[in-house]
Amino acid sequence: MHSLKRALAAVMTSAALAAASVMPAHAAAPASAPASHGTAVLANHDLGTLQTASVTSRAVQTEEPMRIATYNASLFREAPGALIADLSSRNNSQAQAVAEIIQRSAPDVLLVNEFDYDAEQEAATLFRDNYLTVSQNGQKALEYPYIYTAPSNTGVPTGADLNGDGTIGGPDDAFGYGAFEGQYGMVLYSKYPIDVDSVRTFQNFRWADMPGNVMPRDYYGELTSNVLRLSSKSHWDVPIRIGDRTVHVLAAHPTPPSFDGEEQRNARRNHDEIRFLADYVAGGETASYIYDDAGAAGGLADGEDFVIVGDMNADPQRGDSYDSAIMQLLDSEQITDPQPRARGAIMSNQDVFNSLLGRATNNSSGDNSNALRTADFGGSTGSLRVDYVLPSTSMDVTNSGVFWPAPNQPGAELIQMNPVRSSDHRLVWADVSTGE
Ligand SMILES: [Ca+2]
Repeated sequence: MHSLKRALAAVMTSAALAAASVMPAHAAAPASAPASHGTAVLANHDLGTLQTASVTSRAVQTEEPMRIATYNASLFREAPGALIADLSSRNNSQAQAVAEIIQRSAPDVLLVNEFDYDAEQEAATLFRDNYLTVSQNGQKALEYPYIYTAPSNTGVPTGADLNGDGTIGGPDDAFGYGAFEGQYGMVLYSKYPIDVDSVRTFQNFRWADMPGNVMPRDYYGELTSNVLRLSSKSHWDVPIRIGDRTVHVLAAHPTPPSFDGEEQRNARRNHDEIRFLADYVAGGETASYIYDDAGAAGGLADGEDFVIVGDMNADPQRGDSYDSAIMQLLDSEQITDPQPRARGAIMSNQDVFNSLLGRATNNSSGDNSNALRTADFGGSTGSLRVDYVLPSTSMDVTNSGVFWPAPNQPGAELIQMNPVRSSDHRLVWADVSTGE
C-alpha cells in the first residue's frame, strides 16, 4: 500500500511539473492552427485550467467560432421514465457532474450520447432546465434555446433471435441494443436555431440496402438479413443556422464492435454505420443508395459545411474494430481530424499508473496517441479514442480539446471512476468557423 501511494505521488508530481512546463507554451501558442504538433498541442493539454481565458478571447473576436462538442454522458437508466424522474429534481449527483463538465467546456452546440429518449422530449428539457441553465459548482450556466431529439432503434423489437440464444426478445434482439425503446438515445442542444424542417433522419435505413455491406448474412439468415436496420440508434443530419449560414450536424452512435461471436455481427455493423457517414458526406454517386426516413434519396450536397459528432465506438489503432472502421472518416478527403488532446488521457495510460490500478496498459509507446483517448473502459480494455468531432475541410478549426483533466487539474474530481461520478467517456470539443 505504501509503495502504491509513493508511486502515485511520483506520477502526480511529474504531472504537476509537466503542467508547469506547459503553461508558458500555452501563452505563446497561436490561437489558431488545427494543432497536431508542437506548441499548439501543448496548448490544448491545459484546457481544464484555461477554459475561462479561452472563452474570453473567443468573445472579442470579430468572427466568433462555434464550439461544437460531443459527449457520451451515460445518462441512461434501466427503465423507461427513470431518467425523467432523476432529472425532475436539481440534485441528481451524476447529472450535476455531467452538467458541470459541459459548463466548464461551454459548447455552443452539443451532442449527448446515451441519453434515454422519450417522445415528449421531457428528459432532454429537464436536463437543460434543471442542470445546464443552473450554475454547477460556480460555473457559468448555459442557455440552449434549441433542442433536437428523435426516436432510436434501441429497444425496438425485431421479432427475430439475433443473438442466437434460442429465445426471442430482450435487449440483444432489438434493432439496436436496449432494454426499452429509446434507451441510450441521443439529444442535441444548440444556441443556434435548428432548421427542423430540413432535418433528415436515417433510423429505418436497412442494412441490406448499403451496397457492399459487410453484414454476416449467413449468421442472420436471409429473412432477418433483409429486415435489419443499419443504425443501432439513429443517424441524423441536423442543419443549424448561424446567421445566413448552415452547418449540418451529423450525429450517430454506432454499436460497440464487441459482445458478438466469430461472425463479428456487431463489429461489422459498427464498420458500416461509420461507412454510412463517410458515404453521406462524400455525396454524389457514392451516396446515391442512401434514403432517409421521409423517403428522400442521396447524401449531403457538394460544398456544404458539416461536423460529424458522436461516440463512434472505434479507435484508430486499438479495440475490436472491423477493418479499421474509423479510418473511413479520418482518411476522408472531406473531413478534418482536429486530433483533440488532453493531459489526463496521457496520465491514465502511463504504464505505472495503470498497473498500480490493475488496469490494462495497452500503451503503444512512441506513437503519442494516448492523449487522443476519450473514454476509460477500465478492465482489460483500458482507454480508447472513440468520441469524435470531425468538421468538414470547408471550415477552419481554430482549437480543440478533450475534457480530461489530470489528477492535479481543476475538475479532476468530476471524472472519478470508482464509482463513476459522471461517465466513462469524456467530452470532446472543437472550435470551427465557417469560411468566407
Ligand atoms: Ca435472443
